[in-house]
Amino acid sequence: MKTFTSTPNVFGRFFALQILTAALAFSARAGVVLDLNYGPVSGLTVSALTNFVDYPNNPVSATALTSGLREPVDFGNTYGAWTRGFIEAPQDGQYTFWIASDDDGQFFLSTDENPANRVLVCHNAGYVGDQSYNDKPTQKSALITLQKGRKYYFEMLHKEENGGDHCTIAWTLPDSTFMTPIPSRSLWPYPVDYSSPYPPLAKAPLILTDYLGTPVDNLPATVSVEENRPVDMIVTVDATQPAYVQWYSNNVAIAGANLASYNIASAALGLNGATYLMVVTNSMGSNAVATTLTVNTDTTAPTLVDALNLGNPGGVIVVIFS
Ligand SMILES: [Ca+2]
Ligand SMILES: [Ca+2]
Repeated sequence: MKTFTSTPNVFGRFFALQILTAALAFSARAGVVLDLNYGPVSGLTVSALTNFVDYPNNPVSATALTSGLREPVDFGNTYGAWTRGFIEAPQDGQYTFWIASDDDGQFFLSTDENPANRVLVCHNAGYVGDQSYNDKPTQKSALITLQKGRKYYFEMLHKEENGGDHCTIAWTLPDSTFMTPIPSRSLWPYPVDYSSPYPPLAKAPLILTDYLGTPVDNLPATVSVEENRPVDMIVTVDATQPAYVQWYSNNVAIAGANLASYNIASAALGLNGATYLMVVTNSMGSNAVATTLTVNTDTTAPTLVDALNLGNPGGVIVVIFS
């Protein structure tokens, strides 16, 4: 091994981190919600949007949010935005929701999939920094108990006057993991007629490959992975709620696998050739998508990708292998 004594190789380290990031990366484009934009309408408060003559039936544009529950940053001025959809709870237990917005923002969550049961759970008045959640007590919700696999209707309302603008919803999971934004893998779209003004529509489950032209994650016919690496299978579904998911492996139902995504933490060689099937059902019908898993033997000898001198008195060096 080469001794690591001189100036740190910043570029090399960056490159090594890129490789590691690529190896560990989970898919980032799963799930989608529709962000409807209104304006021009002046004012800082959410009521300036909800009292606007064109709200809710005459949005000027629509944006598919595919990177979690987060609006585009610095989208414009004198506009209001309304996003609705469903949050799929990934765990059983108590959640905390957080909002950060510029200018004012409100987040409503239903006690179930029914929009009529929505409740304001957190809000922000007066701008805060992007994803800055601890400026005001109202930015944080009370503890809210959710059930794994259930879908909960939500609405995010946001009003921008001038200057910077953003609006993001974060959560703390029952296991204390904090995530900003709420990831797209936990979002389901609200079923609408895609023509403006996007009226609600009853839909049997529809497995999406794109949403308003924006690609979303779907299950390819085959998924390849190197042995002992993680596999993340994600399906994006548009459906009237309640909708129920069940994953099968080699046609056997997998206990507890009832989310729109299914993760294998470490793919053993024995899983090579296994089939995975995701079935989604609601009162109007069902749909399914399947894939075959290919697990490749890890035949590449480990190579040194980086060595990090921790600068401690003991001279400890961390080495990273591929
Ligand atoms: Ca702005
Ligand atoms: Ca602003």
